[in-house]
Order: sequence, then C-alpha cells, then structure tokens
Amino acid sequence: MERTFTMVKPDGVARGLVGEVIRRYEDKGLKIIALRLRSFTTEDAAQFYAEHLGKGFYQSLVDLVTAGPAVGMVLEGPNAVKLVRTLIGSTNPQEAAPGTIRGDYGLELPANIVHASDAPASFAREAKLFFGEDF
Ligand code: 3AN
Repeated sequence: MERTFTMVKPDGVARGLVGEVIRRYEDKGLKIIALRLRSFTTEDAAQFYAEHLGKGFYQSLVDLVTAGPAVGMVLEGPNAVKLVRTLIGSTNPQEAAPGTIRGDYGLELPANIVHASDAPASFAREAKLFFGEDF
C-alpha cells in the first residue's frame, strides 16, 4: 500500500472544512495513519515550500500557510499519491473540477484549502517536516 501526505491548510481550517475533507478521504476508503493540528513558523514554511522560493506568489503562500493552524495527515491506500491529487483537484480552484475539494470549496489562489504531496519523494519529505518523524 502506498502512503501520501495531505494537509488542510490554514484557509481550510479557518473555513471549518477539516471534517469535510477528512470525510471525503474516509468515504473514498483511505486509511488515516497519522493526524495532527499544528502551526507553521515562517522557517517551517520556507522549508516546506522551498521549491517555490523566488516565484511571484511565494510571499502570499508563506503568509497563507503561517496564518493559523493546519491539519496534516498521512493517508494510506492503493496509489495514494495520485488518488489524493485527483480528489483535491487542480491547483487553481477556478479550474478545479466540481466534485473535487478545491473545485467545491476553493475560490481564488493562493487559498486552495488543501495540499497533497505530488510524488512519493515529496511525501517522505513533507511528512517528516510536518510530523518530525519518518513514515
Ligand atoms: P499544488 O498545491 O497543487 O501542489 P503547487 O505546489 O504548484 O500546487 O503550489 C503550492 C501552492 O502555492 C498552491 N497550493 C497555492 O496555494 C500556491 N500557488 C501555486 N500557484 C500559484 C499562483 N499562480 N498564484 C498564487 N498562488 C499559487
């Protein structure tokens, strides 16, 4: 079974969407392996979004992810990485298909409710950063 990391970002937590997001993952049949609510410091955000450093939206992304607590989880299931990316929808909530989390609840970037790892290697890195342990 494959694992992935996904996170209800501070905008999603502030909107009261934690339960809804977990509901969708559980309804799909994914298993929750770890779950935690925590806040990101600017330093945490810089590490988490290192690949976006230098991009025009970088500061707004850091501001968003440090704006309040986030809920991160490790999920397990067949092809979990790709499956969860499908459930959350396209990065831009204006383009995300209805029926996906971003398509149903997101309005405008950078606020797109959730994050999910885009590859097994990013899963390992992101889960370690968020939980401080290996999965
Ligand atoms: P995803 O979250 O779908 O993996 P990434 O990794 O390209 O997408 O982007 C990380 C985060 O950066 C997004 N979740 C979003 O909050 C923000 N972001 C990405 N592209 C833009 C953009 N063009 N304008 C504003 N924010 C963006």
